[in-house]
Amino acid sequence: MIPKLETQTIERDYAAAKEIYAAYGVDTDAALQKLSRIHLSLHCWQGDDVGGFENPDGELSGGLAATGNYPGKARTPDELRMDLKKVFSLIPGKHRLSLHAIYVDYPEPVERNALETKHFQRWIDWAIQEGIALDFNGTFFSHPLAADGYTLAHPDPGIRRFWVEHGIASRHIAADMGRAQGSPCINNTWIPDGEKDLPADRWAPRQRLVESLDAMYAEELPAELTRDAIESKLFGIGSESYVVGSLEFYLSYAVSRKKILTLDMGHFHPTEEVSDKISSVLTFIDEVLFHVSRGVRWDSDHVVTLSDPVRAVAEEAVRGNVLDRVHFGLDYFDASINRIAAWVIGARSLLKALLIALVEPTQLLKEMELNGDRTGRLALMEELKMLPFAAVWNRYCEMQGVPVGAAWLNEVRAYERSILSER
Ligand code: RNT
Ligand code: ZN
Repeated sequence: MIPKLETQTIERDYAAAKEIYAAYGVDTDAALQKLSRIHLSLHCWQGDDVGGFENPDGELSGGLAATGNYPGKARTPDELRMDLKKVFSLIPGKHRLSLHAIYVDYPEPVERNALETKHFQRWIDWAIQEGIALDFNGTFFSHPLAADGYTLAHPDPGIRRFWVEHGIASRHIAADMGRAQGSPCINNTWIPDGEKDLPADRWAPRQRLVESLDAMYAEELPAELTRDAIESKLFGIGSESYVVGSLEFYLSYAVSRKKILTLDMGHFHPTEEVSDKISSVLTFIDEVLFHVSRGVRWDSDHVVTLSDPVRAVAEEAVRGNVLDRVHFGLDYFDASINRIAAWVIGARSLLKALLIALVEPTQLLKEMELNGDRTGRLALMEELKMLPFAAVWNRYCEMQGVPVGAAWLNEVRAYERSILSER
């Protein structure tokens, strides 16, 4: 058993931390207020290794791979919802759920281009009951018509049409979710289209993708119900030489068509700083959606940790004062550890990164910079890494009624014993 901290200890440590931060001009109470207004979008697909419920024998495709066979994965929508309820109870604050179209919950099979809101009604009812807002993703992989690696950019007009129809169906479902929950449902689109080996024609697929996207987005839907996001990628398994939807492609599309750009942290060269892209792209587009992920050597979708790249993303969003223009979604799938724990670790790590950014004396750093004091800037940045943000975090968890420190693990272990091991 992980020992629990006494409330008294939490309060005492918080009071001390608050004083230390106040000396730097930082109001920790205000920071916690701000943190409580950030709603992460948890990805439903960590719960079952991106399997979904469309087809029990469906194979994961599009170059995505979940490795591991940890017991207890969710086999039905009810099991997934039960797992998610546990997960939400262990993460401080109010958060959202991002659904993929293959998580359809309906007694009869439905083709992807015929999906309607009613096929997700159980999710919608559950979300409203739990007070959780939903986001959505069309699923352009794990399907026979995506088997040769192309969807919206496919050379066959019939196959392209099928995927355009799926995209349109997804937008309508997202709009209905937005209406039901009173908060816009972000509808993200990622497609696997690309080439394993050197293509002779890099132009035609991109031309087709523009046409497909324009057809998909032809109908204007109210921004208070849903927003469209498009997700770029550098390369994938099976698309090592060419990805139709590259960053430059989607960034240009987002600027010209006023769409949200999705930046997945696993979709760039490992030496690139994804955080650096925020100030560049938000100069020209209104909003970005982050797929916070952790690539290990490649887009491996490891569980998010409190890493420097994640901290840098949080810092940029806070320093740039753009928390209302950056949406934080999670995107990883690890089948080798307890899946509930995987969700909790990733979500809590991202929230910790946001908290650390929110208690940074940014003003002080910016002043030093303006005065040309680069020595002071570096010295202070290093010392700030040792400030007692853990005490502030613990207090936040206590306030939000979720386990403090590693004590959440006790609950995951109990859930594993009583529920997961019976599956
Ligand atoms: C794939 C993209 C995409 C998927 C999910 C399941 O590389 O990151 O976001 O991971 O849609
Ligand atoms: Zn992603």
